[in-house]
Amino acid sequence: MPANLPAEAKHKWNEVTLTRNPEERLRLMGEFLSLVPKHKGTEKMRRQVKRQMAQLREEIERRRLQAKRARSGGPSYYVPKAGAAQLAVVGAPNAGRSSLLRAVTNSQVQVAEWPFSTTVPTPGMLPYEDIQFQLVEIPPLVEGSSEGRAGGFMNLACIRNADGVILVVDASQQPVEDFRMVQMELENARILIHPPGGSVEITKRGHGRDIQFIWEGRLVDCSEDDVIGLLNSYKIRSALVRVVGEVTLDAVEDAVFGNAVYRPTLVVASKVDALGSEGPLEELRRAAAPLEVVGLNLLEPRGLDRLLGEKIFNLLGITRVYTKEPGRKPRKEPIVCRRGVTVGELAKMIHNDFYRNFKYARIWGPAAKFDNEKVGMDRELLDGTIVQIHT
Ligand SMILES: Nc1nc2c(ncn2[C@@H]2O[C@H](COP(=O)(O)OP(=O)(O)OP(=O)(O)O)[C@@H](O)[C@H]2O)c(=O)[nH]1
Ligand SMILES: [Mg+2]
Repeated sequence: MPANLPAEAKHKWNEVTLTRNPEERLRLMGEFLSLVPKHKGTEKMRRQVKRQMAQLREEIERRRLQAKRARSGGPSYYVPKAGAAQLAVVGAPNAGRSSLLRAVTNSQVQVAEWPFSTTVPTPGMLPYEDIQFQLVEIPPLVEGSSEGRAGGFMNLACIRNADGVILVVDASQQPVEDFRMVQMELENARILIHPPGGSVEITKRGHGRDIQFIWEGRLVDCSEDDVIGLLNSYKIRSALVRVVGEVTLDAVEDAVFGNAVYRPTLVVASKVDALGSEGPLEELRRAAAPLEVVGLNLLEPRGLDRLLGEKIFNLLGITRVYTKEPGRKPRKEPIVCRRGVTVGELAKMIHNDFYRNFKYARIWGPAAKFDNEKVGMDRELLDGTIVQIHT
């Protein structure tokens, strides 16, 4: 249902988006809300704006604390990325997240019989073949995390920042309820664990006077002009709009108020050794489908690192490419890409000059029809391919 906001409310929202100062932004959001009529069509958006306001309040508080901590030299809450990808290990209290980190990474995080023993995001590295994944245990999610309960905003911000999610549920205690609770909190924070049918990303630009589209899908119930008209009504006149999959006008308006992100997710059911039957696991599989559910006994860590490494590798579509200079052996360290990466994209990843001055490439291994094959920018690469770029 469209929001049909009055013009003054749309103008106010434009003011909000132009304001960087959090205190000022918070004040303007309050004014915006007072201009929004209360009916069914605006309900979702009002909820979203209120959540953003609560988040801002927390951010203001956190900045104050961090400034204080920085003065005293304390650590920050966020974990900087390392390795081939960062995975947030999330779940309800006592689910077994720390045990998972202990079993497959070098982390010495504390495992405890009581809930809430992990209070800050805690990293560990999981080696897999010639790369490493960074697992970050996030303090527990609870009902209301997305409204800020139990440090929810900060924890959810850390999850949003990761490349993927490992969702741990205790298979021996109401696994389906816990799974649904976590999924709901993530969804409320606009972190999707199922690939969305369609999505819109709006990137505003400071310059230019037009709306440009990147098409990786199509509009289903409106035209390009409708989208431009809607964005203009929010005073968005210069922006890049990426349309992925099937997208409605409603979804475009939704994106004006905050973008949803999709994070590939693997479900780990812990404590399967404490189960009397396969029943709970099967129920969980049904509830989580099409996500993969792996049942594990985390107290028996032998072989788990290899198993989990492989699952993460496939989940993220990791594609390792090895560069080679003429007359030399290929590099030992891979460049980590995603499934479907092309020679052109790889060139851009290495250096813009490689992309701009690209003539051709030679490839060996999985993506090559024969060794030393000469290819152009459009050739897709596969895991294990050796590439030599000529400029
Ligand atoms: N039997 C069994 N017990 C497990 C398993 N995994 C974890 N546990 C136990 O479950 C309890 C909680 O484990 P943790 O790994 O600390 O759980 P957590 O999710 O990190 O919990 P908090 O951070 O405290 O919220 C501990 O007593 C673990 O020994 C498992 O696979 N089997
Ligand atoms: Mg823990």
